[in-house]
Amino acid sequence: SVQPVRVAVTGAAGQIGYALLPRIAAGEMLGPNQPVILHLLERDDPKALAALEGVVMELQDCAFPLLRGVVATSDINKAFDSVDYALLVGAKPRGPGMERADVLKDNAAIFKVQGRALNESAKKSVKVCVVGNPANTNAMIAAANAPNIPATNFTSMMRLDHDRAMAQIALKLGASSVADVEKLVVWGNHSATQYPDLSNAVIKGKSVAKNVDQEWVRNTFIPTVQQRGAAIIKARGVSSAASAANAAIAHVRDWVLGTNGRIVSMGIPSDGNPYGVKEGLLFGFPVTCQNGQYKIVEGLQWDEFGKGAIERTIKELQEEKDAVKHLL
Ligand code: NAX
Repeated sequence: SVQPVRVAVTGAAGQIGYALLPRIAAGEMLGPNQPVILHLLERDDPKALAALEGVVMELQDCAFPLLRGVVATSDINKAFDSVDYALLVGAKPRGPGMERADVLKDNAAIFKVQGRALNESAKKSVKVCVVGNPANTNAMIAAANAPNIPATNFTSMMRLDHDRAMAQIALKLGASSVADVEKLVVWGNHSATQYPDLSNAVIKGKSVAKNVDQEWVRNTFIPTVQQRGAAIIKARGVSSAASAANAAIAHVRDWVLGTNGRIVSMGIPSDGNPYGVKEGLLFGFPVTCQNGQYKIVEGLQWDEFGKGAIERTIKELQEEKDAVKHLL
């Protein structure tokens, strides 16, 4: 029989955690034959821990055949003990009156601690997906503080942006299924500077770019994808959770089980090539995955507009990196 693997989820009593955990336990992330033991981390705060207990009760009540154990704790080393996967979701949200720089600082400190704890307690082969914002820079900080784990094991979630862009294209062109959209890429930072790039995208082999006008691409498609998170908050009063959890599942599932040649977007450490993004930045790239490894898709081209967009998102990531350099 297949041995269970250990999956850590931080911020497990939060909104995304609530949508994510049942799906992991149901086998949607690692496949229907892979038993899991969940390691749930929350803040050392009575309310958060009480909520976490409720989540654990509900997981029990689902009677998932693949769920072989739950560790619920505020002790970070217990939470990361021998884990094979870590979904770092918990982070401090931006409160009223807080500047982006404040969020960056507070969360950077959290991810430094988590990087160290992963280094100490997790398996050296642990695969990490950072969801908590600012996701790219947080993943970079965690990697920098985990010298015994390959930096390439630290990734950030661009998949929600990717899936949002897929959906907008499918809606616009009336694709019978979103899955017909291929070769779409969301480059750069998981923020408003991300560059959702449909210039190489196809639907059933036909160019998307040739069937939409540039005005729609620049003034509707790109801003809709970039601002989708804000639109959801405006509509729901709280930020995206079901779609964010879905994207986290898809990110890890594809990384582990492969993409069968399909391109997906993942935030990964740049090695400087092949797109000339400075080494060390954690950047959204087009990848395919096979045998538990992701690989950058080479040879895609940017037009002048695309080059400008890429420059802006690189600049923002570099500024975020400069702001936290004392933690690297
Ligand atoms: P919630 O506020 O509902 O939940 C966060 C949970 O994390 C809380 O229960 C909190 O107690 C816990 N937490 C905070 N600091 C912690 C720490 N140091 N250790 C352990 N637990 C901690 O937020 P939720 O809606 O679940 O969103 C979580 C994060 O995902 C936020 O940072 C959010 O900005 C980010 N998002 C990222 C997305 C992406 O595409 N990368 C999209 C969705 C989402 O907005």
